[in-house]
Amino acid sequence: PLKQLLAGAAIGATLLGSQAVFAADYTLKFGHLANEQNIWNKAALKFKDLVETNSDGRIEVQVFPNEQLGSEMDVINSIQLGTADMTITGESLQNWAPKAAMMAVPYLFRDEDHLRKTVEGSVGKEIEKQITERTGLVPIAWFERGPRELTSNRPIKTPDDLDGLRIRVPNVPLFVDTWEALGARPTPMAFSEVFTSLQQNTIEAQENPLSLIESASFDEVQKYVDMTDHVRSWIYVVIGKQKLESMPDDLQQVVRDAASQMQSYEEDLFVKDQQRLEQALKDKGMTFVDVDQKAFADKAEPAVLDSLSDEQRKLYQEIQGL
Ligand code: 2Q2
Repeated sequence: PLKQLLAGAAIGATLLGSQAVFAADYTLKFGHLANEQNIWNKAALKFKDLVETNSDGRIEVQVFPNEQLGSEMDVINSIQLGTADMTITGESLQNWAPKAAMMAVPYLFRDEDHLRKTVEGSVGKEIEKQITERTGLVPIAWFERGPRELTSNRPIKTPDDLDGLRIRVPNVPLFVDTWEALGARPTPMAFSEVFTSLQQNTIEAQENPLSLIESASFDEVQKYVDMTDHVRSWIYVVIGKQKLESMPDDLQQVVRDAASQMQSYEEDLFVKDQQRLEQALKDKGMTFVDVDQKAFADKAEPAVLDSLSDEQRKLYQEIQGL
């Protein structure tokens, strides 16, 4: 028995030893809300590949799609507590950092160029700085998003058609205020709960870029895509500041370089995806509805301005002038 015990201990020590040799020094848990096929997930996997190769295995990246690490708000909290490390997040950060609201203001950005000028210029820097200061999350890459569209089970062409429509919005106070002013009844809710809530008719509608409409299979519970184009926005890939700074400089550089390569990679995927999405959703049976966007924009504008704080309104005007 003693011999067996010793043999067992030796095997245990060998296993422990090999683990010590092969285990990474740092593990990054990266959770997001899109599905496996979504371009955000493809970008995350690209990041994983680059980081693991370029760190010679000293960093391991674990990617969790489909809110497997929890809802967007949960993962933000987990990163702050140190139990998760990375996610993809944007205007929901306004709950901590008010300037993050500017990432997704209804009908503010004229086009892609206007959006890019904002993100890459001084306003973008200001937003990123406040996000880091107020949340402990560091933006390391940004992705443009397709415009947000309404989905519903009856066609919506003008704000009057909304008529108390029960609509889910993300945890974004500015979206709640705007949809209320437009004449709908908005409820904030985590993304993963939307499908079931639509199925059970506790809500009747939701709004998202085509990419996430596809990702969450909303075609199975919604008939119409009402082309409101009501929000152009971008989103950040963020990493916990404490985690990032716990790494030696060379590994921090590996993470930052991989993030910037992931950003270019995603940009290519995004352009191709935008050309594909409308037809893909039509093929799944969704009907696209032409919307009086001007009527939506005109009705939204006073509500948006009213909802913004003085500091936010200053940024709003600054962005308008770009
Ligand atoms: O509907 C959603 O949950 C996403 O499209 C949100 O826009 C996104 O999660 C943001 O609120 C980003 O912070």
